[in-house]
Amino acid sequence: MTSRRSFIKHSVLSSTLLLPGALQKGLGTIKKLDQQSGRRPLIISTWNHGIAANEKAWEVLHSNGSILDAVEEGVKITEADPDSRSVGLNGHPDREGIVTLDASIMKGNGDCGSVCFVRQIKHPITLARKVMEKTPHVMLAGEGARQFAIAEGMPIEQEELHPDSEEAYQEWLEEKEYRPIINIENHDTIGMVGVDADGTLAGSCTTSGLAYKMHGRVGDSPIIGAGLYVDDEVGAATATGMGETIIKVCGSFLVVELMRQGRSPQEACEEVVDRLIKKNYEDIEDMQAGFIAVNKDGEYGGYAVHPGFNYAVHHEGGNEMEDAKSRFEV
Ligand code: SD4
Repeated sequence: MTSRRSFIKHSVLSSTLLLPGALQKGLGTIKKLDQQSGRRPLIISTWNHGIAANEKAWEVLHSNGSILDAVEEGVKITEADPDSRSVGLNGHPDREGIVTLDASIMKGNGDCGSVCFVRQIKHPITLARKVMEKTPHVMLAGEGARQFAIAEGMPIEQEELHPDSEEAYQEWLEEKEYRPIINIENHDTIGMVGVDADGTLAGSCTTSGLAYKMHGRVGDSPIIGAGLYVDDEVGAATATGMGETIIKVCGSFLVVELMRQGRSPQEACEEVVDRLIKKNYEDIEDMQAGFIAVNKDGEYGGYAVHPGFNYAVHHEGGNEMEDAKSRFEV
C-alpha cells in the first residue's frame, strides 16, 4: 500500500519535473477551469465563515465603499462572531490562557499595515488599517500595538475567555500536549481578497492564531507576503493553516509572483502548495495549509495540502462555498 508520505514524495517530485515542460508548452496546454471565467467584482474568503464575511464585504462595495473598506468590514463580521474559536477575542488562547491576535491588510498599490501578538482589541483588522494609514510603519506588535489602539480611541475589551474556549483550555491543560489536528481547532483564519469592478485589489487577514501556541508566537497572518499579498498589477492571495509552513515559502507573495509570470490563480496556488510541502516535508502529514487567490481579471483559485479546506466566493451571481482541491487525497 502506498503510504500518504510516499504519495506526497511522488506528487511533489513529479510536479517539479513536469512544471518546466508545461511552461515551455505555454498555458494553453493547461485545462481551463471554471474559476478562470473571470468576473468582476469578485470577493473570496477562507472557510465557511467566509459566507457571512463576503456578504458584508459585498454590501459595503455596493454602497460606494472601496474594495479596501469591503475587505476590512467583511472580516470584522468574523472578528465579532461569538461562535468563532479561531478569529477575534472569542478564539482559543495560547498556552498561558491568553488570547493574542494577528491581522494584516493590504492595498494593491503596496500600502499595508499589520498588528501581531495584540491583546484586548476586538477588531485587530481596523487597528492594522490604522497602522497603514496613520503611522510611518507597517507592523506594530504586542503592547505597542495595544497602546496605539488606545491612542486611536479604540475600545479595550476585558480579558476573559469565551466559556467554550475556557472549557477547551481547561481540558487541554490536563495533558498540555501540543498536537495540531488538521482542519480542527487550529484552523479557520479568515483571509479575504477581492477585486472591484475596475480591477483594483485589496486583501485582509485576521486570526487568533494556533490554539495553545507559545506565548509570543506570531503566525503568517500578519506577515505581509506570508499570510497576505496584494498587487494591483497582478492579483492578490491569502493563506490559512499552519503559519510556520507558510512563512517558510513567503506563500502569498509567491502566489502573486507566479500569477505575474502567467499562472492562473489556481495554478499558482497549486505550485506554492507543492513548494510548501517540499520545505515542510518531514511534518507535512500533520500540517494543513491552503491558499486562495484572485487575479486582476476576477479569475480565482484555491488549493490546500490536505482535503477539507473550503472557501467562499462572491460574484454577481451569488455567494457560495467551494471545496478546494488538495495535494493529498485522503
Ligand atoms: C496561524 N495561519 O496563526 C494561522 C492559523 C490559521 O486557519 O490559519 N488557521 O498560523
